[in-house]
Amino acid sequence: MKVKYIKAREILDSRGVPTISTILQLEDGTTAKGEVPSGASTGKTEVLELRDEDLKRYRGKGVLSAVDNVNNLISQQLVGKEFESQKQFDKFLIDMDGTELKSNFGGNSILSLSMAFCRATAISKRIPLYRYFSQLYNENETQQSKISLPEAMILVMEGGEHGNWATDIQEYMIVPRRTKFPSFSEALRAGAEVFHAIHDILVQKNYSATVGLEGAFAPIQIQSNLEAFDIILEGIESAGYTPNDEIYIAIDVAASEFYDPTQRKYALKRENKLLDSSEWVDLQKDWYEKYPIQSIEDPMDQEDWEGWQNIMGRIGQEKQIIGDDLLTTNTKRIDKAVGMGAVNSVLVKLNQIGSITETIGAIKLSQKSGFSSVISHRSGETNDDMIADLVVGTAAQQCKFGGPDRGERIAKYNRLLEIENLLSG
Ligand code: 2PG
Ligand code: MG
Repeated sequence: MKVKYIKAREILDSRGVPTISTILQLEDGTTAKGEVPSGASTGKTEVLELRDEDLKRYRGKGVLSAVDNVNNLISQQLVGKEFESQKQFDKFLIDMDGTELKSNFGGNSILSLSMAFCRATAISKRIPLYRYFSQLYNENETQQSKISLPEAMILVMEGGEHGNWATDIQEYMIVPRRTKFPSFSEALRAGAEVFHAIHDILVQKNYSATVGLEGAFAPIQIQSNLEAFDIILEGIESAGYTPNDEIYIAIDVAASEFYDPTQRKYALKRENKLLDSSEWVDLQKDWYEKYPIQSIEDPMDQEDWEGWQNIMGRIGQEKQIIGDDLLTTNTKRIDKAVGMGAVNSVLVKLNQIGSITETIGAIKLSQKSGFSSVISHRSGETNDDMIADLVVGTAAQQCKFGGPDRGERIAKYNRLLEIENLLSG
């Protein structure tokens, strides 16, 4: 695969914030692009998202320097060069950048190229992208995993940094069990029906029914974190489904967003509580026993490793405990979490680590460690739907793509529907 041409430019993400889009052309004429997402509640150990910091443009959030890196510095070395594999391509860029957190070129520049090269290679090989991901994932493995459609964690309510702090908990999701629905599309249908039922409940209560960053309801009138659970349960039932048996609840606490490191306390605004790590674990255990909550992401702060061990010891046998900000799709941190018994599941985001190869490495390590993996979008998204193919190709257990609302989220769900349709012949 020889690179013939690359060209990056600045585009907008779903929040109206700039991001980078890169086109790459191979010598055989195949052309493809990669568009990079961006987070709001980011982990401290994510690779650098290079922004211009020029306050005269987009409040400092422009990405012209990242674009320039691709079009000049990187282009000079990349164009005309031949690569045998995605691994070799990504390694070339990582080595050229030469820093741990991709802080020279920016993780956003490198990822846009990595995505574009990956897509172009699949097109050039004339195989669907999800099959190509499966090849990359199974390379050098004796045990080959099959492709599969995931269980969808469908966002229905948002708070925290994503939803005006309507609740301390950032994301409330419903998860139609794959074992209870005959297909991905039927599970998604159930999710969308519950979403609409929740809409009607909010309207009845005179709560606002507008959506937050990721396409789910964020009613500021809500009284507490727990009221959201009550509304969701009512929504599941009124749509005609059985809570827990057919549809369970998953949450992303995003606890780093309300942890106060100086006091070493969790400051819950909506509960009016300031709790130390073990008190916070006690309170959560209480909540998770009362409601059908099966999966909990980032229950503790990203530096509170002891807290993670504590919560794993208390509820890790029965519940899925996912590390997002804690692990940042980074194999070194996943390794540490394995050693410490800090999680039993890993959230995977392309732009936390900044290349396809490293992302696949993180999924492999999770699966080999006996952890489930959840492929995730970011709060700032484009219509790029690559993560749908990624979840299928790597047979990851779950996907987290936001609410069944807003085009940039629907792009991913619709791609999964398309893949399901293609696979059914
Ligand atoms: C998260 C993500 C996606 P953000 O915390 O899991 O929902 O949010 O992209 O803002 O980091
Ligand atoms: Mg998260």
